[in-house]
Amino acid sequence: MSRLIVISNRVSVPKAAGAAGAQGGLAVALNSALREHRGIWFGWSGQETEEFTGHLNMQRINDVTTATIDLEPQDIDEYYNGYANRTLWPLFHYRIDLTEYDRNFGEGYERVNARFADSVHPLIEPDDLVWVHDYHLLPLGSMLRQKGVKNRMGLFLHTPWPPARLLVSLPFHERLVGSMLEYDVIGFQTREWLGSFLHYVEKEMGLTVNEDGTIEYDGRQIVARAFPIGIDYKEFVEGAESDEAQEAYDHLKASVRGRKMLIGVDRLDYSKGLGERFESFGRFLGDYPDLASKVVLLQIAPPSRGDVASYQQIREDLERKTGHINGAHADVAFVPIRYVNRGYPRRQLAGFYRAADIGLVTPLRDGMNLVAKEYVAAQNPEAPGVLILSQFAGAALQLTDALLVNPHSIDEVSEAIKRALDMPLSERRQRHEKLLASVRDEDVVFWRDAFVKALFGEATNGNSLREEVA
Ligand code: ADQ
Repeated sequence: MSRLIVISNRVSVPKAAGAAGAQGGLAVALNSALREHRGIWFGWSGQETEEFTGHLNMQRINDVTTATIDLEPQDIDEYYNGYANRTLWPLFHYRIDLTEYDRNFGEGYERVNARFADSVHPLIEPDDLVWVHDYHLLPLGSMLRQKGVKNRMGLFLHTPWPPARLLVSLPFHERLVGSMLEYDVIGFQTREWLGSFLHYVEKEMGLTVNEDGTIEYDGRQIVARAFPIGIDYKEFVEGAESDEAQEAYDHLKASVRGRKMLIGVDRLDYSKGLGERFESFGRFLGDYPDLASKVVLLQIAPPSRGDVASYQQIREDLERKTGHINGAHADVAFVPIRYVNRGYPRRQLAGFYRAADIGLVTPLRDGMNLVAKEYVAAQNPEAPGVLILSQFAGAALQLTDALLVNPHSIDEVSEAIKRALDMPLSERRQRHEKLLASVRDEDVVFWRDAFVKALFGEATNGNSLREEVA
C-alpha cells in the first residue's frame, strides 16, 4: 500500500478518544483517515517562531506520525489571519462584503505555501500519494511540482467553491485556479461546488471539461469530482454509548426539567448563521407564547479565529441578541437561550445531541457540516429527535429527510421549529431511518476510500490515470 502524505494548515491529533476540545471537522476526519494508512501528517504546529527555520518536529501520537513547522508572526498575520481567513474564507462562503483584498496577504500566502513545499519535500518518497487539504494550500501542489515532485497529488476543498461571478472579484484569480490544476485530483464536498468550479474553468479559462468531468489541461486530464465527507460513524456511535455520554445526557435532561430542547453546536463563525438562528428562535417564542416557557435552546459555540475583526463582531452581536431574547422571554426560574462559548469532549457532545429534541443546524453557507451528521448518529432510533437543516449546507444534498429550511427566513425557521415539536413519533422514526442510513453508509471511511482510489488513478474506466497521463 502506498503511504499517504496528508498536508493541511494545522495538524491536530487528539490525545485520546474522549479528549476535550473544539476541534474542527477537518481534524476529526483526517485522524480517522490517517489511522488506516501508514504515512505522515504535515502542517503548521500552531506555534510562532521569531525566524522561520524549516525545522521539522516529528512525533508519533496514537499511531499517526506528524511533522510540523513553526511560522513567523508575519506569516501568521498575512497567510493565516490574512489571505486564508480574511480573503478566501469569506469569499468562498459568498460573503464578498467581508472579503478583504490586500497585496501583503497574497504575498504572505504564497510565501507560506513555498515554505510548506520546501519543508515537506524531503519527506516525500517516490510511491507516496500526496493529499493536500483546504483553502489554505491551494497553490502548494504547483510549488511541489516546481521542485520536481512527480507523485500523484490531490486536493480536497472542505469549504464551498463560489460561483464564477463572485470568484472573479479576487485579484489574480486565474493564477490561483491555474495553480490548482497541477493536482491530479481536485475534490469538492458536493456537486454544487464542483459545478461552480467547472463553470469557472470553462468560461474564464477556456478549458475543455469532458463528459466524465475530467478537465483537459496542458496535455493532462485532471479529475474534478464531488467526494462528500462523512463522520467517523463507528467511533461516534461507540462514544454515544459510553458512560460519559450517558452522564452528559442525564445531567442535561435533568437541568431542562421536562422542557423540549433544541441544540446548536458550531464554531463561532459568521457562516454558521447563528444570529439568524437566535432571531428565529426569538420569533418562535414571540409567535407561540404558550410554548415559550416549554422550550430551551442550547447553543454551544466555541470562539474561533479571534484575531480577525469580523469574528470579534459576530461574538458581540450574538451576546447582544442572546441578552435581548433572554431579557424579553426569561422569568425568575427560566432562561430560553443557554449560550455556551466552550468546547466539549466528543462523548459528552454525543450525550447532549441525544438529549435534544431538535438539532438546529442553520448555516448560511457550509461546505458540508458534520454537526448535522453527528446529531443524526447520536439519536435513539426508537425515539429520535428532528433535524432542522439549512438548504445551503452541503449536507442538505444527502440529508434530504431533514426539515430543510432557508436560514435567512426567520419565519420559515420559526415554523419549522413548531413543525418539529408537533411531529408524530412515526414520522420522526421514518425520517431518522433514512437519515441514519446516509450518515452510516457515507461515512468518513467511504469518503477516504473514494478519494484515495481516485488519487491512485483507479477513477475512470478501470484504467490507471497514471498510465493515461504518462
Ligand atoms: P467546520 O466549519 O469546523 O468544518 P463542521 O463540519 O460542522 O464545521 O465540523 C465541526 C466539528 O467540530 C464537528 O465535528 C463538531 O462536533 C466539532 N465541534 C464544534 N463545536 C464543538 C464544541 N463546542 N465542542 C467539541 N466539538 C465541537 C469545515 C467546513 C465544513 C465541513 C468540515 C469537514 O466548514 O463545511 O463539513 O470542514 O470537511
